[in-house]
Amino acid sequence: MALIDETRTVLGHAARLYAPTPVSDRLAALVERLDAPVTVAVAGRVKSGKSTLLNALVGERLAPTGTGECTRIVTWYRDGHTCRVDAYPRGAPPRPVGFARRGGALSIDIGPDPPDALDRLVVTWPSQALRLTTLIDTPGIGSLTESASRRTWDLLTVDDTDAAPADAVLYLMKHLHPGDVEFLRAFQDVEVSRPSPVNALGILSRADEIAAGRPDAMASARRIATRLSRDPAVRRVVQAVLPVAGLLAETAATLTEAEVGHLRQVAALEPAEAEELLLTADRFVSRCPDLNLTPADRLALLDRFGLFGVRVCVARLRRGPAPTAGELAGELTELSGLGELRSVLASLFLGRSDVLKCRSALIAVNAIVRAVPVPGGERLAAEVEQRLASTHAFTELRLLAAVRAGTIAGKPDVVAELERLVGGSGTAARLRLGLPGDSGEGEIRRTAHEVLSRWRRRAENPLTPYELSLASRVAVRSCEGILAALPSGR
Ligand SMILES: Nc1nc2c(ncn2[C@@H]2O[C@H](COP(=O)(O)OP(=O)(O)OP(=O)(O)O)[C@@H](O)[C@H]2O)c(=O)[nH]1
Ligand SMILES: [Mg+2]
Repeated sequence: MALIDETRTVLGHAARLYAPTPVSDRLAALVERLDAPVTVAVAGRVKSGKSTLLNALVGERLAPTGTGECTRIVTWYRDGHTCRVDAYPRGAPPRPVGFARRGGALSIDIGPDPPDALDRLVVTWPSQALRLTTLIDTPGIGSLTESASRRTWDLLTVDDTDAAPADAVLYLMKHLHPGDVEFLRAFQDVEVSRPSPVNALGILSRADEIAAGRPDAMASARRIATRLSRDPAVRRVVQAVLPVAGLLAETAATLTEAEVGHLRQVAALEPAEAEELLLTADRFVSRCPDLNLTPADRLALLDRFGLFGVRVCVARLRRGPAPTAGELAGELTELSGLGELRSVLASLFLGRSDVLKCRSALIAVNAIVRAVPVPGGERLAAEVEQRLASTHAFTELRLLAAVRAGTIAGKPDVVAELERLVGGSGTAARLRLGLPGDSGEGEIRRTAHEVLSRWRRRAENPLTPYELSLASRVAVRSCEGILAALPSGR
């Protein structure tokens, strides 16, 4: 039986045990989530650029950025046929709330309720991006109000009050802060693994501001992110760290001809004059009265592009041939790191979305059984434990976490191959086998057989250290899985 059907069966058992109790609705919501897209929460410290990055991923300015009360409310963004926003007050049924588009950005009117009275907002919006992933924007950790921080915490951790954590999380860090690693460690669940970097990705955010927005800012950010990705303390809690300039990506996705027109005016200045003007944000707003842009126009450009973005665009517009707005947007997206983030998200999270969804559903059932004991609950808990322990996809996740935590000793190339085989770079057969993207079925089959025999020998060799031999058996099963999934014959 497929993992998702097995999980549905477990949820069915739970629903029968708990019907009719206040827990029933929570269980029904878990069943619904199995059929919905994987949920990815965007978390991190205050003003780390969470909402801006979420907008870049959706390609529209839906999440409020900067200030405002809505930044303090956990907000779900999900795909749907019509646009609507619902508020979920604590302890009361949900109700629709008003919203409008202002200057391209969505503005939500939550009505008379203070933000603290709301558990969450749910924005339903027709969107190609949201069809694959439901995104959750969260208040910053270390928010001005303790309760806003608390809500993010509740969403990411499994405790007695909240039984449906996000399936995966993007954790934004402007600079790595000791509290960041502590925070990440705390939300890792104990049922599948501790710590578990399998469902968390680190983002070095606002990457354009690194190196004070100099032309090589993104290259510097990439170097820092690579260094962080190799740091054992960081690897223990996130899969990898990627540099992303969310503002550039958001602006690229929503770029207007008027904005390109304004940038062209700056690009038309004498090079020395433009360079002088773009030295600081203050100069850009106040100097060079000949430039036919009001201070408000200039502030708007800074707001949308940042100083680095304005510099990059001006330099690009000066280099001929002049790009169209669409071409400029494409180049900015590429530079922002969003393209790479999308492909990593696809291979690491979307590629195993069923596994991640089932994992969070089973963990949630476990939390419910612990928090609300009922007759027969122990048998259900044992069933959940048994599935978490015996399902190969979860064993791979556990092994991945162990490899990342450095607990599997072995030659670096052997450990790296092990990590890849169990899905550390993505779950597609080619990625597991380290083959190029254009490899055909024959090559995949041949390589999988070779790799399988090598790992079988390693598993059976009495000289292989104990941990590695256990891990080798998991790798053998992963290879068998690759072969079993190939069309038979030929
Ligand atoms: N230069 C630059 N500025 C950014 C970037 N991302 C966000 N910002 C700016 O940083 C400020 C905060 O951005 P938000 O996206 O609201 O950050 P947040 O983490 O959602 O903030 P809170 O929800 O209030 O914690 C805004 O003024 C953004 O324009 C970026 O990649 N580069
Ligand atoms: Mg925000």
